[in-house]
Amino acid sequence: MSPRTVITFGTFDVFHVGHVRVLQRAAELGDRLVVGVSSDALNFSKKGRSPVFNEDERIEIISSLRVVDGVFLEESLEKKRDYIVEQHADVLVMGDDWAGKFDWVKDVCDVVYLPRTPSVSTTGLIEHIAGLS
Ligand code: C2G
Repeated sequence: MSPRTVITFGTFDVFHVGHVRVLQRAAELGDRLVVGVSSDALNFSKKGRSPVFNEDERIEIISSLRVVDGVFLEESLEKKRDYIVEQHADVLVMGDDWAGKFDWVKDVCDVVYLPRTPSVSTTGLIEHIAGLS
């Protein structure tokens, strides 16, 4: 049988334990894990601010992880199905903050939403470091 490829997407800015855990749990669902890292422009369009770490730095961080086998740049949410097909992915994994949002790719792969790690977020960390919380 061919290896089961898992794909996931994210900005992974100010990398933290919630990111580690979702990637580890995603990797456990297959034989190889590929990660689409959101471009700086996509992040800006979604969140209205530039990431702390730019896309090259975030790709370097994600590429260095033992559980990650491949990394590419995600430039558009609408291209999700194309990325899945290009990467020969069998299952899409996302945190449950995205629950239901990517069900439209179920014609090309399985879709699994994993519970987020509570009490940690990039926004919360930025506010904490800035002394706002
Ligand atoms: N995550 C998590 N627990 C947290 C924080 C994040 O499990 N406490 C998960 C998210 O659910 C997501 C992944 O970590 O699956 C990356 O989170 P973000 O960097 O916030 O990703 P986002 O900007 O939502 O980009 O195509 C979709 C986007 O690229 C997702």
